[in-house]
Amino acid sequence: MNMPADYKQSVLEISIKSRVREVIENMNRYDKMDIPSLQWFPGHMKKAQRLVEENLKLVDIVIELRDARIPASSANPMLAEIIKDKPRLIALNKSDLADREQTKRWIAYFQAQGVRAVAIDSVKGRGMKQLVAAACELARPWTDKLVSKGGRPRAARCMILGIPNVGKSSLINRLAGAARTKTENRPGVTRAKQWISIGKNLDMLDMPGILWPKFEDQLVALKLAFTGAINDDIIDREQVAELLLTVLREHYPERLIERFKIKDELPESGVELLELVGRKRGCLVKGGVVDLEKAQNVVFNEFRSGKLGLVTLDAVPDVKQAPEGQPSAEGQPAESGKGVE
Ligand SMILES: Nc1nc2c(ncn2[C@@H]2O[C@H](COP(=O)(O)OP(=O)(O)O)[C@@H](O)[C@H]2O)c(=O)[nH]1
Ligand SMILES: [Mg+2]
Repeated sequence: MNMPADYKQSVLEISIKSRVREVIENMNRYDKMDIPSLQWFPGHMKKAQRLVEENLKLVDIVIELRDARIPASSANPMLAEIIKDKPRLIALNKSDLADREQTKRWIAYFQAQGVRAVAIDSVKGRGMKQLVAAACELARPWTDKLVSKGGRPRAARCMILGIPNVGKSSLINRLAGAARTKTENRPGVTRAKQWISIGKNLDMLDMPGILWPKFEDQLVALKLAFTGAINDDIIDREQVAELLLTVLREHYPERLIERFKIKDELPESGVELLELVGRKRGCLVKGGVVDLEKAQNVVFNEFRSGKLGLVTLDAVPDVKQAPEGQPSAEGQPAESGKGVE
């Protein structure tokens, strides 16, 4: 029988959702989901929030950095509350590792919600011009107002905000280029807050605001672990690797087959997949037993560096389900299947 593509897609989503949920439920039963080890206790969160709020007073706009592979899961749950009515734009970083088509759809989604978004790669410097142009444009009403009130014309001021490992330092370094190195090299100059000029129309605070992710949601935590945003041992390194292989097997079997030169049918379970990867890569200990730790490293390193293909793990929400003013809808983690087609 020839099933319509849409139908197949939704069956796939349901199966992946239930499988991941099942494994997570099992993990809970054995009490392995140790979220507090992420070191974001209420005290840390309060402190991080306070630091961001202090710096917010100094800027016209914020650039919220998210991971293009997980545009929903890499968001901070309290961002709107923290930045209040400060104009914001979203930069989807690491777009070099994400599914291009999905990145386009995410950008269109954000724009439809009234938030400007740009795809960037802070390592290679892609998208920097567009980002700077978007930032200047977003800030213009504020800088213009200043002038109309009799103030001196000045460059727009921005700051970078995002969860750990999303690429804040890389972006700041990339945008700063030579300007930053110069100021840092002067002896006696404290590394306190500094402004970095990016062209003549934009100044950037050189210290990013660090926010925490939505790790209280277990599927979100898992995706953060897959992408390396949070320590992969927060759950159980082996399980994270096995789940990642399960997800890839479900959505990109051909990539696993090709990358690991697999001749026979792919095994069903995560454990068997991990063992197979280990065997294919010669991660063996005495007696031909697979060194699972080495196999895990292969999986994580190759996935995170894009060698297993460009993958987006968060689905673009159905706009009907996510009207403006309800940002939480964009974080539906269970939608993951759609992102990985
Ligand atoms: N492939 C890729 N890697 C990136 C990109 N931006 C940052 N990274 C890497 O992500 C890791 C974390 O980056 P970092 O700037 O330290 O993140 P921060 O914690 O937000 O400051 C580093 O290994 C960076 O090289 C990007 O656009 N593409
Ligand atoms: Mg950093």
